Amino acid sequence: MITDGFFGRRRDQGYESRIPPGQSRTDSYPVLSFGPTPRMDLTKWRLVVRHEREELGALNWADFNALKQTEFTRDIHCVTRWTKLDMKWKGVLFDDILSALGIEPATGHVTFHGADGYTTNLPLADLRGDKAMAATQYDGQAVTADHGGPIRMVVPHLYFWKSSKWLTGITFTNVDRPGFWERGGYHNYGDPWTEQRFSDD
Ligand SMILES: Nc1nc2c(c(=O)[nH]1)N[C@H]1C(S)=C(S)[C@@H](COP(=O)(O)O)O[C@H]1N2
Ligand SMILES: [Mo]
Repeated sequence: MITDGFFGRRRDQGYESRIPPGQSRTDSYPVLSFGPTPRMDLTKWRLVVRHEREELGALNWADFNALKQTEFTRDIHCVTRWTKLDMKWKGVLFDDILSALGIEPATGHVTFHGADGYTTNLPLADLRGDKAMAATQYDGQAVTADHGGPIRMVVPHLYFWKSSKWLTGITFTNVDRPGFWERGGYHNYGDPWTEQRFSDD
C-alpha cells in the first residue's frame, strides 16, 4: 500500500533543488504588507481591467466566481529569503479573466492594483498560460485578509512582491511603469533563480 507519508518523504528528499540561491525553506507563512490590511466590501468590489485610463471591462464578485476555477500547487519565493514549497492555490487564471471579458491586450506591460494602493508591474508574457492566477483560496480555505483575501494575485515564478494582494485592478500600460517596490529599489523583474532582488542585481 502506498501512503501519503511515503510520498511526503519522497517529496521531502531532494527538495533542495527547489530552493533558489540565497533562500531557505520555511513551513510558516509570514505576512508582508507595506501598510494595514484594507477592509474589502464584496458587495462593492469590482475587478476593473483598463488600458491606461480607459476601462476595458469589469467583474463583480458573482461574475468572478462564475468563471472557470483552476487549482495549482506551486513553490513561493519571497525576497526576504523564505521559500514555501507546495502552496495550493485556487482561483481564476489570468488568461481566463481576459477571455471572459473578451479582452485582447494592446500592450505587453501590465500593472496590478491592490485595495491598499499597492501596485506592481509585470510583462504580459509572465502572466500567460497557467503561470498566474487571481486566487481566492489557499490550501482549501478562503485566502485570509492578511494574506490578501478575499482575492490576490499569485505569480509563483517571480518573487512574491510581484503578486498583488487585495486585487482590484489590472491595467495595460503603453510603457513599462515600475510599481510600488520597483520604484522603491527592488528589481523590475524579480527572478528568484538569478537573485534579481534589488534594482542593480
Ligand atoms: N496589495 C499588496 N500586495 C502585496 C503587498 C502589499 O503590501 N500590498 N506586499 C507584497 C509583498 S512585499 C510580498 S512578499 C507578498 C506577501 O504576501 P503574504 O503576506 O501573503 O506573505 O505580497 C505582496 N503583495
Ligand atoms: Mo516582500
